[in-house]
Amino acid sequence: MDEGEKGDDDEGDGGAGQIDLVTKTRAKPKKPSQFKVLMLNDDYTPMEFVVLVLKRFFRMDMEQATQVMLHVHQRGVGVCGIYPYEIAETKVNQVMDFARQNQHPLQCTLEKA
Ligand code: TYC
Repeated sequence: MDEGEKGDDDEGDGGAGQIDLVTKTRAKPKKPSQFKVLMLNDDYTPMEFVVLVLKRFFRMDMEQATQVMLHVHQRGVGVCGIYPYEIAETKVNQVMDFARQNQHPLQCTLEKA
């Protein structure tokens, strides 16, 4: 029954008497993870306002902004852009503030890319 767990020593006597510690050093700092800024559809925000938001905060031209707005309108959600966390968070806040100031219920959120 009792196997008697004596000598529970990982170093054992067969090794070179050293514990192998693996330390990886990175040549380059790890690149920051990216986040998608998502725009959500709703029934009340005017299409022109969404296009304006996409042009103003995501530097899209008229054609691109219209395409993305229509995608969100038809599918419910769409990607406005992909950025490092702090930039993505700032964009979300800018969009939400601007929508609130104009009394539109437009919603914007973050998702890890
Ligand atoms: N569905 C809105 C309308 O019909 C337009 C709209 C598009 C709203 C995209 C939000 O993220 C959005 N007026």
